[in-house]
Amino acid sequence: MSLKESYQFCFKMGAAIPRHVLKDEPVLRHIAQEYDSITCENDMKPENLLDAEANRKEPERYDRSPAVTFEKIDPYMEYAKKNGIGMRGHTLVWHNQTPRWFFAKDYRNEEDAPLADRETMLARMESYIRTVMTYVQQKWPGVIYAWDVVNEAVVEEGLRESFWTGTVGQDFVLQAFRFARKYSDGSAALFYNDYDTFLPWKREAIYDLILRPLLEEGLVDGMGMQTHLTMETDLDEYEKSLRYYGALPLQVQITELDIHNTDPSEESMERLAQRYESLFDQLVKARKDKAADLTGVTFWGLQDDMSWLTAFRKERSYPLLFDGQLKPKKAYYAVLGAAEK
Ligand code: 9MR
Repeated sequence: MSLKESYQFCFKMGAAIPRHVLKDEPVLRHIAQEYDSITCENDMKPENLLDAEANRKEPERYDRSPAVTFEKIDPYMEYAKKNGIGMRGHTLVWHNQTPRWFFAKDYRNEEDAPLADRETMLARMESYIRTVMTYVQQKWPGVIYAWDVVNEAVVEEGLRESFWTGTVGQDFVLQAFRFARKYSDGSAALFYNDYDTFLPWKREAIYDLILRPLLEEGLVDGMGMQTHLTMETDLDEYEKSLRYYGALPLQVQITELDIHNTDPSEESMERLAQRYESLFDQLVKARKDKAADLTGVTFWGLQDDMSWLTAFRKERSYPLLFDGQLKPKKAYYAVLGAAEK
C-alpha cells in the first residue's frame, strides 16, 4: 500500500516538488502512486508569478494591477488535474521570495527606490490575489483545495517587520484574507501557515495576532503547521499545538514536514523512523479523537537529496522517507505502520 492509500481514511498525503521533476517520468509516476496532494516548492510564490519584465517596462499601466504570468505553474496544474491529485497553493502573501521592486514606487528596481504608498500596495495586493485565484479557479477548477494566504508573519517581537508592514501596515494580514475571501469561489480553504508552531510562545502569538482577528471576521478556514522538526524537537509540545489549533473552528494541515538528521547510519535512520512513527501516531490519534480536523500532511520534498535542509543548514541532511534513489527508507515503513494501528 502506498502513503495515500494507507491514509485515505484520515487525511491527504502530499509532497512539495521542485520544477525539474516535471520532466522526470519515473518520478512523476512515483508521485502519482504515493501522494494525493502536491505543493510547488517554489513556483507558485510571487517571485515566480509576477511578470518582472512587463511590470517594469510599463509601470504606469500596471501600477495598481501587476502583470502576472502563469507559464511556470501550468505544467504542475496540468499534471495534478490529469492524475486526480490536489494541490496546496503556496503562497499568496509572504515577505520572502517577493521581489523588492514589487513594493517600490513605479516598480523601480534600485535597492533604495522609494516604496509605494499604502493605497497603491493595497491595490496591488488585491489585484494579485484576484488574478491568481481567478486564474486557477477558472482554468484548473477543482485542483487547488487549500491556499496559504499569508505565510510566516509572526516573530518573537510580534508581527514581523517586512515590506508588507512597511507599506500596507499592521493590518496587511487581515487585508490579504479579506481579498482572498472576496475572490474565492469556495473551492479552496484559506490557511495561515507558519513554522515553529510547536513553540509555546508562538502558538499563542499566532492565535492572538492572526487567527483570533481572522476568525472574528470569518476569514480563515485552516491553520498550517509547517513542521520542520529536528531530532530534538519536543513532540509533547508539538502535540499540544496540534490540539490547541485543533480546538479552534479550523482545519489543521501539516504543510512542510521534515525531520533534520545529519547521520545516515542505520541506527540513526532507525531513530528517524521511530520519530516519524511517534509523530504519525499523534496525528492519527488527534484525528480519531476528533481533537483536530486534520485534513492533510505534506512532506517538504520527495527524497533526501532534494531537501532544502542541506543547503540551508550547510550540512548534509537525511530528513525524508525516501533516499537519494527514491528507495523507501525505514521511516517510510514506519509511517505506513502508524496508519494500521
Ligand atoms: O524549499 C524552498 C527552497 O527551495 C527555497 O530556496 C526557500 C527560499 O525561501 O524556500 C523553501 O521553502 C520554504 C517554504 O516556502 C516556506 N517555509 C519554509 C520553507 C523552507 O525554507
